[in-house]
Amino acid sequence: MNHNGTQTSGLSLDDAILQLAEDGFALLVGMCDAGLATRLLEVSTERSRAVTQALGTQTIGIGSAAGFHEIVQRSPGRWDIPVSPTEFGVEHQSLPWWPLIAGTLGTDAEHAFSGVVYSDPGSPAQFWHIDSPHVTVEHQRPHALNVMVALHDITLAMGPTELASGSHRLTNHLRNPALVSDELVYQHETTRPELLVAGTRENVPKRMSCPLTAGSCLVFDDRILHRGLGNSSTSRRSVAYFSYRQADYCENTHFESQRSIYPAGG
Ligand SMILES: O=C(O)CCC(=O)C(=O)O
Repeated sequence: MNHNGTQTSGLSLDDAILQLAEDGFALLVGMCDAGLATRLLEVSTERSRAVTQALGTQTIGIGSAAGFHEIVQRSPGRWDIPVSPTEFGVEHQSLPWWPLIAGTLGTDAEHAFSGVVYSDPGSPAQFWHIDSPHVTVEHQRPHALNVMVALHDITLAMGPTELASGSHRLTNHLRNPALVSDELVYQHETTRPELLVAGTRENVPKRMSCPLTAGSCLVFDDRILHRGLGNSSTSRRSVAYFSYRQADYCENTHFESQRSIYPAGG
C-alpha cells in the first residue's frame, strides 16, 4: 500500500499479525466475498436512510458528544451510524478477519462497536487522530483493533482512510510530554505525523493511503494516527467498521452522546 495506489497482495495470517505489530495496520485485499460486502452495504444503506429520515431537521454538531446514539457526525459530511453484528446479520467470530483479531487481542477478544462510516461528496479530510490513548508508559500490544471494510470500490478521489505507518508506537502521550491525549483523540488541527517526532531524531511516519476494491479490509491498531481523506468524487464513500477490544479494556471515547434521535417513549 503506498501513495501510488498499489495494493499489497494476500498476506498469510502470521504475516498479517507481524505487520499489524510492526506498522500498526494490515491491508487484507479481497478479504470479504461479494455476498458479505453486498449484505453489509445493503444493511448500511437502509439504516442510513431510516436514521437520516428520523433525524429530520434536528441539528447535529461534530463529534460523538454532540451526536445521537444512532448517528454521529465525525467531521463535516462524515457520518457514523452504529449497526450491531446481529443487525448486519453476521456472527462476529465467524467473520473472515476474526483469526487476525483473535491472534492479536486473544481468543477472548470482545466486539466493541460496529456500523458504517460514510462521507458525502465534497466532504473535507478529517484532522489526524487516534481512536484511543495508550494506557502505559511502556509500549504494549494493541488493546483494540478496527476493521474497516470497503463496501464498494473506493478510488483515491473518494477519500479512503489514510494512516501514518508505525505511528501507533509514537502516539504515547505518557511517554512523550509534548503530546496531549485529548488533542490526539479528539481531532485537533495541530495533530499530524510530524508532531509525533518533533524535537527527536526519529523519521516522520510515512503517510499511507490507497484505493480499495470492494470487500478489502484495512485492519489497524486503535492507537495509530489516521484520518478519513476528503471526498472529491460525486459519490458517497461507505465503509463498514467492526471494532474489537481486549477482554479487560473498556475505555470509550467513541460514543459519548446521551441522547436519541427518537422522542422519549416514541
Ligand atoms: O472515514 C474514515 O476513513 C475514517 C473515519 C475515522 O477515522 C473516524 O471518524 O474516526
